[in-house]
Amino acid sequence: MIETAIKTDTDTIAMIERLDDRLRWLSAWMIHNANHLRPSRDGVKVGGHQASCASMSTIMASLYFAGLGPNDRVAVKPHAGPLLHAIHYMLGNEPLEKLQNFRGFKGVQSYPSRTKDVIPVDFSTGSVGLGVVVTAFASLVQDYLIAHGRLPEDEAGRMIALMGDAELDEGNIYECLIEGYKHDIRNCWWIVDYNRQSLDHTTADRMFRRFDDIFETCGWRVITLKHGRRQKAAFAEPGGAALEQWIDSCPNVDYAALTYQGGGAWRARLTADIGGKRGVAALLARRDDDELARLMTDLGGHCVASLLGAYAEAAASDRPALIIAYTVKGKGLPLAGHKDNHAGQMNAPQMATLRDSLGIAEGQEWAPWAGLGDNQAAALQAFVAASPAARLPRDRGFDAVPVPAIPAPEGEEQSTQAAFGRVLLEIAKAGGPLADAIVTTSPDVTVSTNLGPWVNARGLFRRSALADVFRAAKIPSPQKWSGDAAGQHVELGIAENNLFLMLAAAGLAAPLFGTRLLPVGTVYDPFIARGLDALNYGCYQDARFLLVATPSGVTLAPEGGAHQSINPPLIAMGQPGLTMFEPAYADELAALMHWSFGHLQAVNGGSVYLRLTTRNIVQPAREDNGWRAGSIAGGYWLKPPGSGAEAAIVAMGALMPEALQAWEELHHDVPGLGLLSVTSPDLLHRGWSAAGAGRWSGPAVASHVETLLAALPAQARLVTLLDGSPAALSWLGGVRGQRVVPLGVDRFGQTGDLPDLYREYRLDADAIIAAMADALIER
Ligand SMILES: Cc1ncc(C[n+]2csc(CCOP(=O)(O)OP(=O)(O)O)c2C)c(N)n1
Ligand SMILES: [Mg+2]
Repeated sequence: MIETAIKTDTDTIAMIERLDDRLRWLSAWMIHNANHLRPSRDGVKVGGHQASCASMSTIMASLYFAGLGPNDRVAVKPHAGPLLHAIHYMLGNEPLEKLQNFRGFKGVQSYPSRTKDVIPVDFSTGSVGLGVVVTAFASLVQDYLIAHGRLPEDEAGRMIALMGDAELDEGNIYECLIEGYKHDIRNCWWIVDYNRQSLDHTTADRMFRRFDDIFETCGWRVITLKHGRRQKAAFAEPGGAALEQWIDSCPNVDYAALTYQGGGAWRARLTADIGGKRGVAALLARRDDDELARLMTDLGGHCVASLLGAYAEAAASDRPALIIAYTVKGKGLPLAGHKDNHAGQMNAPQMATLRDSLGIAEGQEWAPWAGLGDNQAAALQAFVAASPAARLPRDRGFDAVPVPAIPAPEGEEQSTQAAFGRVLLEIAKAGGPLADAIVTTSPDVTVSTNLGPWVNARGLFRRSALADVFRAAKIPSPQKWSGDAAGQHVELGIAENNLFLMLAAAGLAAPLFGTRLLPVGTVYDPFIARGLDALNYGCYQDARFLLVATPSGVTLAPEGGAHQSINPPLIAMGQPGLTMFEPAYADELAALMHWSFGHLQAVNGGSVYLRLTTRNIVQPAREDNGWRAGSIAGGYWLKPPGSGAEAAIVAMGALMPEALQAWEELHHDVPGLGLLSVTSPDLLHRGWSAAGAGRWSGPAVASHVETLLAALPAQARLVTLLDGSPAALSWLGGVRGQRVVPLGVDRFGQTGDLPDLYREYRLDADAIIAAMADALIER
């Protein structure tokens, strides 16, 4: 268990209450400045979420200034980003100019960003639900590293998500709960800013207490903070029990509306509903309207003592904890409770009133300790300097994993998918740092994506040993399925979101935990789409992983349209941070895997996606080594064009045999006909774009695709071919203005064998020949 001493004394509480005010003010002011004071050049609304920040300022002040342990990592609710920046501003970690440039170019990002903000951000957030779940997988990765002796147990931290309550509507939360339970995750806290408001409205009352049930069922402790100190004291007064009962049964939307309307409305409603009950009239009469409004909005999530108590309770065990902190969206602001307050902003007079209420003089709005006397300011500054916020973990240093040469698997006929399995097996057998750094994972398609041999060699990862019952019973199976702390495959259930979030977490092991992991995840190519936002999320925060998606295209013939992938090449081309390859041959695959393990570790590297196939094809007899550099750069001439060539076939992946057959049939009739093997339309396109942009800022450097196509005359024709959306290659015509006839799949697939399907979808040699005739016609 992680040792933590969380201070809960009254001095600490008083300091944090003051800091809560500072955070609420600075976040509101940052947003106000960006929207109303900073000159606008384009009239576009800047935006920002003052109410979402005010809802969470006490939770964050309590956590950062008292609750956090030295190795804890936090994913901050996207719309509370300004609070995180305000904390770092008070710590002196972030310059004022960045705050003044909130949502501006190179200023504070709207939502916390690992890569774009200058302050330490542990996890990026933005797409709701994903930042929450990544913390659960980060705790699994932390356990993996501890179990493998790669992270000392006493350097463990909690992986904490500060989340909005509407995030509980995202399905990926529940996919993760199930997976987390199976893996018995530890040291994970999710703290819910339970303001019962989302973007559009208030949230459903029907879910009241259901979340507790769901999380408890999945092994979590649930700590609910419903009432603050003031409310608890009032409940002890005569009439207090009636008040408590009224609050507990009040519908969310009524509570929100009354909050917005304020003290007078509270008094009228409470008098009407429970005014006749013993003690209530006097309880109300003892408070003026302002004090009554303060009482009614004194929920647990705005009470420092309650929050610190909850953090201490959560820290007493390593079981995952859900802390439901009731809050008021827009607490302390005139926007409080209004159903439309999500993007609502205070106007200038309202900001002035807030400023005055905090004693901040005009012109002192940015001063971190404004509104406090000298002594108080000094004391608060000292408190902050001694708080956990001043010792937040930073990204760690880590060693590179050496990547030895990866020999190509031998065999006259091979599929890239089988070759992938064999390469990994050879790495497993060879052992050493590369094998030890690889962690594999798959959403229930481990065996069918050829990870089986690797798993046989390296085992499943389980914190507590998992016996292979079939093996023990001597039931024959090619697959071993036992697990222990030394295993290197993380078995996931079918939920592609979990795959990508697991890859994101493992792909951040180096900066978060100081040990480079090389995560390899396998998935069915069409089902990448299922986890697309999570894939994008991982790439956005520069997590590094190798995605191996297989099988691809209509080449998976008998499986039919539901399993045949069509658009992933386009998805990959549009995805920053991910480089896609679709090799045709096993030697290319080995070269690309070698390159990938380096690229995953390179300073300006990224993640890699290999799109593979189960089709066995005849492997080429290589005359030289030229293909190697070409395939890593995105393509090479499998059949170099002759001088003055009239045309070339451009092909990718599993359809190379059809391209070769057409080339054989055509090359006598089409003088100089070339065959370009594309391994990465993605790299070729990126290189082309970069070269175009580069010509305006430096000397012209031809991109790889420009160099390749320069082997053809300007008026040469291209027939392009891939088992996927034809648009992935048809753009090649734009590089040098060469006319293109694109072949590919742009209708849903269906069952069949290869001859049938290649004919139906115009991917066979006849189609290529017809397309070539079309390309060569003078129009
Ligand atoms: C996946 C996704 N869908 C939609 C949005 C747009 N959006 C931003 S915040 C939000 C609701 C937030 O409500 P909640 O999580 O309760 O936060 P709070 O009330 O604290 O602002 C929505 C729908 C988003 N950011 N991500
Ligand atoms: Mg909410």
